[in-house]
Amino acid sequence: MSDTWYGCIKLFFDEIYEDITPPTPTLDSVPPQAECLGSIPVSWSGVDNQGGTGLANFDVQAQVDGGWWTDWLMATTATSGSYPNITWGHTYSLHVRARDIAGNVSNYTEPGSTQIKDSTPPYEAHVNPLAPAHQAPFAVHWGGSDACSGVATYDVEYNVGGGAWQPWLAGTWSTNGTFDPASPQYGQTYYFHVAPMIWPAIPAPGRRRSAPSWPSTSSAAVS
Ligand SMILES: [Ca+2]
Repeated sequence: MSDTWYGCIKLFFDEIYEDITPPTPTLDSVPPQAECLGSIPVSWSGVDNQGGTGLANFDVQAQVDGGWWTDWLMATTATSGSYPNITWGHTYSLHVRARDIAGNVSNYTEPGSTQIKDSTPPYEAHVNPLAPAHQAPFAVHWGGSDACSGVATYDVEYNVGGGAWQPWLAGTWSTNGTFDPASPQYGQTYYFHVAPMIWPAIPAPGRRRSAPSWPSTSSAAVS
C-alpha cells in the first residue's frame, strides 16, 4: 500500500512541480518610428506551459544599429517600459525572454525595431544685427539651432525697402555670406531673413526637409 501511495504522490508532484518547460514570451509590436528626444514605448507578455509553475519575470535587451545586444531590463516583472536615450538616425531593436517560477528560461523573441526620426523643425534662427549703413559688398551673418538632428543648411532671402522677398542663398551650409547685389539701390533699406533646414525626418542622403516657415528675425542695412 505504501508503494502505491508513494506512486500516487510522486505522480501528483511530478505533474505539479516538475516543470521543465520554459514559458512563451511575446513582444508586442514596437512602433516603426519614434521621435528623437523621446523614448520607445515597448510592451511584452508571456504565458507558461499548461500545468507549469507560472511566469516569474522577463529579460529585455536592446540593440543599436544591429550591434551587440545589451541588457535593458533584467528579471523584471513589468510588462511595459519606455526605452530612453534614443538618438536621431539610429535604429533600435528590442527582444524579450520569459522565465517561469521553476527557473526555466525561454529563448528571446524575434526582435522588433524602431527607427528614430526628427520631425521637429529648428527651434531658433537669426540674422545677426547689421550696422545701420553699409556700402556693398558687405558681410551678413546668421545662425540657427536644432534640438535633435542639427541644422543641415540655410536658405537666405532679402528684400529691398520691405518689398517682395527674393532668394539670395539656397541650401548653403555656411553661416555667413558676402552680399553684393548687381545694382545696389543706395538709400534703400535691405532686409534679410533665414530659414534653417534639417535633414529629412528619416535619414535619406541628398534630401532636405524645409522648416515650415521663415522663423528668423529680419535685420536691416542701408546701402
Ligand atoms: Ca514552465
